[in-house]
Amino acid sequence: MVESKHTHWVVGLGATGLSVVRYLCGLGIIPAVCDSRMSPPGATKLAEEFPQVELVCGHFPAQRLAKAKQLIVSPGIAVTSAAIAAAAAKGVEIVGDIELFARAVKAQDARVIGITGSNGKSTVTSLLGEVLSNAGVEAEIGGNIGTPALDLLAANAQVYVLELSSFQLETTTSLDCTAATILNVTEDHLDRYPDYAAYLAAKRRLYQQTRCIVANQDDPQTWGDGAIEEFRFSVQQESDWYLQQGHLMAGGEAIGQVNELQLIGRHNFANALAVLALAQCVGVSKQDALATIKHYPGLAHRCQTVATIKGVRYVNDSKATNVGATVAALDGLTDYPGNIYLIAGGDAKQADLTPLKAAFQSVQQVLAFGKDAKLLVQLSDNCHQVDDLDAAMASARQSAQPGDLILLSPACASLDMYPNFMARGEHFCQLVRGANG
Ligand code: UMA
Ligand code: ADP
Repeated sequence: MVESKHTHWVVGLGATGLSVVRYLCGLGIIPAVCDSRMSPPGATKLAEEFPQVELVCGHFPAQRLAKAKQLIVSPGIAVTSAAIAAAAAKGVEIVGDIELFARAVKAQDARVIGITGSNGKSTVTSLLGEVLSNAGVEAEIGGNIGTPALDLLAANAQVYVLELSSFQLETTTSLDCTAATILNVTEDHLDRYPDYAAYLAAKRRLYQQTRCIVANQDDPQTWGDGAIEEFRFSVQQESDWYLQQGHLMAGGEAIGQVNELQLIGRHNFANALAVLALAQCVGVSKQDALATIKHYPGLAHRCQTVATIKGVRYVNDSKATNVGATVAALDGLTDYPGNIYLIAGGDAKQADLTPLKAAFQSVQQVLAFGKDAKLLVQLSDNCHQVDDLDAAMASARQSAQPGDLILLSPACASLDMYPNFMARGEHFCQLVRGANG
């Protein structure tokens, strides 16, 4: 007989798993935890803060999981993993941390805004958070952007702004968002999904859990089915919120100019329009929202100018971990007067890289490094393989003349060579500082 005293199992012990343990223990439920890694990142904290909680490392105890009432699965683990699928087949409830958040937040008099999409989620989430706070709304931001959603609940906020990944949406059914958006959808995470349709379907689950949709007019995959209220934004055509000859337009009226923003690039103008639309859904006026949007400097590692040294501009876009983000970065630079040297590569996550082919034509040279460098080199004659970021930087710097630009926008995840995209971006910044000597 397999012992099964635990009704709740927390599967995965990263930031999410720890937040779930904290939440359940606060309710008086003592869960057990498992992680397929031998030394999960949360192990020390768990032992210090919750010594009463059992931790199983190195595997998922399938037989014990199948006897639980509920598994709370972290986003980094596929629910199709054998042990989880087997438990589900036995009738065990499979949820994620966002689902627990969705159920718990119903007890508060709060509104929730859900933000997903392949790119722009963190920018829109953090900017909307600032817009709401500056407008006097008690707002908390979290989810995929960093702070696990359950850790926000204690704040008793008026509005929770959640960045939601497709992984988190797979295990969520009960959100009741005041407004939600899918900003755009391009290929990503195909190492985790059987195909693109499955990835898109995970994102679209959000629209079954909202009272109002904010969709991207320029990307039909983000549109609702007409069943609920919907507003749209566009950088290409007239819409509810749109861009026209450098003006931000709302219902046909110019409300500001993009050259008043610190954010640069058309993709960021789309993000600004999405924020305006979402802010309006929770009662913040366009004038108030715009006052904050104008001064928002953007997040680190997203098309961020690090320095201009000896006339060469260095831009860190390390967060470009998929093809769509790099295409957006290069689209935003089509009018750049000098030559562009692009540094790209890493783990392409089985994505189709062909959209980069046309984008590479607008740059002088691409220096490719990392696991999938060879795939990039096959795309274009101006793409050359180098050993690592140091070598890419040395090569780009040797060629760049005053007025040129060196852009790190990898189109790939960093995990083959770095702990995360931040470490990759910081390495780039360090190398830039070295160029000052
Ligand atoms: N892992 C195992 N075995 C386990 C548990 C995890 O191998 O038993 C591995 C996973 O494959 C993954 C890593 O550990 O590579 C982290 O997984 P996790 O679910 O424990 O991650 P958390 O630390 O809880 O962080 C997660 C999000 N990470 C992922 O979805 C992979 C964080 O988003 C998020 O900030 C955090 O919850 C709080 O909500 C990061 C991310 O990379 C930034 N997200 C992806 C993205 O943006 O592209 C979706
Ligand atoms: P996410 O949280 O979805 O990863 P970020 O705001 O962190 O989004 O930006 C990730 C990458 O995508 C960066 O390289 C950024 O320049 C780019 N990006 C931001 N907004 C958009 C957008 N609306 N469309 C395409 N790319 C974008």
